[in-house]
Amino acid sequence: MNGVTTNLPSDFETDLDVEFLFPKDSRTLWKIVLIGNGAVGKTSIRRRFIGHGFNPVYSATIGADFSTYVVNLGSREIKYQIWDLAGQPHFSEVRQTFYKGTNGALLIYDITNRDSFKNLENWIGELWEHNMKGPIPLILVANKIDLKESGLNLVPRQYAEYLTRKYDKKSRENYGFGIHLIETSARTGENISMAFQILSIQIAVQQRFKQLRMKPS
Ligand code: G3D
Ligand code: MG
Repeated sequence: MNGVTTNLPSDFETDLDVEFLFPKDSRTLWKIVLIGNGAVGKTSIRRRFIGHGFNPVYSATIGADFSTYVVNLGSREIKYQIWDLAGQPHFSEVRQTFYKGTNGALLIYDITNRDSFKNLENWIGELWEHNMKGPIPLILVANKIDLKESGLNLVPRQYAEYLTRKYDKKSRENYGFGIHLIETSARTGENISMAFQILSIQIAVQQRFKQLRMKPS
């Protein structure tokens, strides 16, 4: 990793090109939202990612919790502010506040709950409409893969792959970032930090893409 020391979880280490993605000594604050139907595992995923430093702040006004988490990449610092909805009864009234300023999202469904899968496109529409910046990176997260062998009726993986390809193509062509599918388990911890890692790369790529496009040639 370019000789840069990090405090990332071990499966967060990759060939991430820190030099290219983050200007030296940069400080970054990213707002990440975790969205998806109730009970898909949003809070569990946030708790897993943040681990023992988990320190929730509840905002009763918008019915959402957030936690902050700092990752150091050498002289670069990424501060995450991670939001998830606590309940959704009056969500329509607060969605503007919830989404505003978001840099990226984990869009989560539960592989044992078909309704949570069917609703994904509505969530994408919401996110892209209400964050005030238009299309922003998101990762499709198929959660509860520890239940794969449970005998429960599962959402076929090909459905999720099909949906991912559709949005991936559209967003690569138009917005400069890709859309990935990742299978996770908040119960076992599998791939949780990987999901944040992939999202972070896509956010950084989109930001660089915008900066490079704005530079006079
Ligand atoms: P939400 O924040 O999206 O509403 P929660 O979802 O994080 O509250 O999770 C809802 C329920 O699903 C919880 O069960 C939680 O333990 C469970 N859950 C979350 N992620 C996983 C996972 O990866 N695997 C399994 N098997 N269960 C998961 P309870 O029973 O506490 O309500
Ligand atoms: Mg929750």
